[in-house]
Amino acid sequence: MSPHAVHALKSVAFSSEDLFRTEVFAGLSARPRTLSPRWFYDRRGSELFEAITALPEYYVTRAEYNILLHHAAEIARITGIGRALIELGSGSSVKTPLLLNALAPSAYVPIDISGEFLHQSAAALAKRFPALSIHPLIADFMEPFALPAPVRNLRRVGYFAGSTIGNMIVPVAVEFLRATARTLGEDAFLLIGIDRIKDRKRLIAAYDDAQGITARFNLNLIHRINRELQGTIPVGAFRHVARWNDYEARIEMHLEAVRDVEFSVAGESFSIAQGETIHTENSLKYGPREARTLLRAGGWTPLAEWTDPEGLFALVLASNSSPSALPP
Ligand code: AVI
Repeated sequence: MSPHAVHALKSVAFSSEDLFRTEVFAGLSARPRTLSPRWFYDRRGSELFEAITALPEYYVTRAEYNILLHHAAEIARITGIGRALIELGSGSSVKTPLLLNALAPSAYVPIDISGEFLHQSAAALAKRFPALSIHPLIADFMEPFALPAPVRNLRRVGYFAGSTIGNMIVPVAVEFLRATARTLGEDAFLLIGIDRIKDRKRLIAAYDDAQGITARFNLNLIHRINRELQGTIPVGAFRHVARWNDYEARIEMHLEAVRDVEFSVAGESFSIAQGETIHTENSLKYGPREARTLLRAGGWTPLAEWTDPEGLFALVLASNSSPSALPP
């Protein structure tokens, strides 16, 4: 999955380049300085993210795969088979087949803002599941969108993989969950990946790996600004920083200036002092109860949850129709 859509800005009136320039100007001028993580995912950024998912320190993808491997049948027992599977994200060649096999959906709708990724992964899944009716949809799932006509009369189960919900601050996550409950319609299920709070060292290692892939992923944002917005930012003047913010229960990624630096972006001048940072990503982590509270605030009733043996990551199955959770 390419987790592009983690924002709440209206994008309809702007071209993507205008929006990028507007956001970069606003973010570099703000205090503290910020850039939205959605700009990570140009082609290179998406490749680096794929590499992150295979890192020994990045437990998220492996944990989720293992949960699906062991519990997909149980998930299907609760949801029933034959619903339409709506994946918020372009689908993973490794995880999605486990769900497709178990849920035997009557249709599969992967949704992503990046048409390139979406069509590649949909084509790969079509080869493996030739009888499955697949309807890829290019859309920003943070904005209202209509499901394709062939699935309008089917009951649905949504899948929001990884821990992309963690890249949204809480009010945005709640808004997203509510919008998803409306889009999936009556009597729907949502299977959602939620990363757990854990040992600080383990968390920091996952976002500051020994091979420096996450550092390259973060610094790639500067390369992208230089390339697409005629920037003159010296990449060597910044270093990747991952820190655990315990109060907010989140990993923060920053780009820290290692010296005073002056540069321009699309003709606009900026100066950043040594030690100042540009905040590029939040990755919120949840305890089991906080995760359930978040889902309830978003209009979903948690029904069941599974974790990997170490309890690092959870997949939660929720319903938008049940008035209360089933007893454990
Ligand atoms: C996409 N998202 C769930 C990843 C995360 O874990 O927050 C993005 C990421 N950033 C650095 N490593 C991975």
